[in-house]
Amino acid sequence: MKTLFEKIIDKELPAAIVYEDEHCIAFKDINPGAPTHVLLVPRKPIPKLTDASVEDQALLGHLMVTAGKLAKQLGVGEAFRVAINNGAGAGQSVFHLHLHILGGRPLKWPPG
Ligand code: DGP
Repeated sequence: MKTLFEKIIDKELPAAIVYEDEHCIAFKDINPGAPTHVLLVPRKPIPKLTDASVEDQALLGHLMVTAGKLAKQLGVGEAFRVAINNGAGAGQSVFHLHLHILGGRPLKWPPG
């Protein structure tokens, strides 16, 4: 059974895609929490960060580097947040690993 994000990756569901490469895809969050709110999703359906293994190290590094590049491209490179919710108790609702990239407004710390 495909995850929601696999369906977006496979273009079975529409999304406002802002970036794609061989390893990952980025699209606008349907329920944005900031003027810029993009989800960066690996094509590999790792359910959550704690399911990643040593063999995913290069992929995770690629996601981080790509997040920084994307933030710049989206015009929030000077001040943005990258967040990963791991587990329902931390607010994860889609169990396909994704990085939230948030910016375009003052971001408080710590988040709620
Ligand atoms: P999380 O709660 O960390 O699992 O984040 C999941 C995010 O996915 C949440 O901010 C809303 C977003 N989302 C859920 N369904 C869709 C969808 O169908 N399309 C898009 N673009 N985003 C979605």
